[in-house]
Amino acid sequence: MRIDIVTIFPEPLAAMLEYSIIGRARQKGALTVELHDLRRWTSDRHHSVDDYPYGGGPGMVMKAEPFVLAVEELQPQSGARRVIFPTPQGKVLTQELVEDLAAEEALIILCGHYEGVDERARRLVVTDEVSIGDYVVTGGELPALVIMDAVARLQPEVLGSVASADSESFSEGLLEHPQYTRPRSFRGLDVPEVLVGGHHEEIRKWQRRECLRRTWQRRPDLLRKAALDDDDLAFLRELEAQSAPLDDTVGERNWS
Ligand code: JFB
Repeated sequence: MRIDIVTIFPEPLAAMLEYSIIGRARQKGALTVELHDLRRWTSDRHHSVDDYPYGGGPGMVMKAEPFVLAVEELQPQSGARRVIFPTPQGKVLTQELVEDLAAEEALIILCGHYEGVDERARRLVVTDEVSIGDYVVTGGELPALVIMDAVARLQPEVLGSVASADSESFSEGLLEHPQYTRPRSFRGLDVPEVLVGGHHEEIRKWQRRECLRRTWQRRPDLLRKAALDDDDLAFLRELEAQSAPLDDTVGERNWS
């Protein structure tokens, strides 16, 4: 997969791309990332990418033309069918949307800044407005990294991606069960007995129930969409009946 990113900060972004799964996906040849300085598509003396908003108001608005010229040059090169614009007004990124984007041969991501981008750039070249969540960051670069990271780890060439992504809770619609590693006892807290017994069927059952318990406690909204069998539903009814308290609260200590 090829991803072209258009940004006014290509250098800091290049540095960040060396790390994480994105760097590994690139090493494996599963991902090509091309960074482009938006100012390349400016023609005035000062290489302006922003200007005052029509109608007044605070801050600056990014000009439409540099983004439109960038897409008109890059799209025929990469063959990208989708041009992503990170914005707080976009469709909220979910694993479903990540899977959809990961299936593309190429993507173009346009990073905005300031108060936003001239509406006509969106109208003319953007196909997907995406938000990484309901909070505000200062520009499109961190959202672009989040989108790339999520997409990169689904590339088939990235080792273990198929096996692990498949068994992961979000593709099943549930939160993950708790995990433990050595030592067996730490500060008086023991690894659950069932996990050290080697009884694989029992372990699988325990893990499934812990997925359900966690999801029920923390994200009951996810249960509506999850694929649940009769055993799952029976266990959830048990939880409801006990109306169990939040018994896995983070931290044992009272810090006050
Ligand atoms: C993305 C951005 C700004 C308008 C613009 C460009 N979930 C998210 N929160 N914030 C952004 C985002 C995503 N995706 C985001 C691109 C830009 C924010 N800004 C700053 C702040 C408020 N309103 C400029």
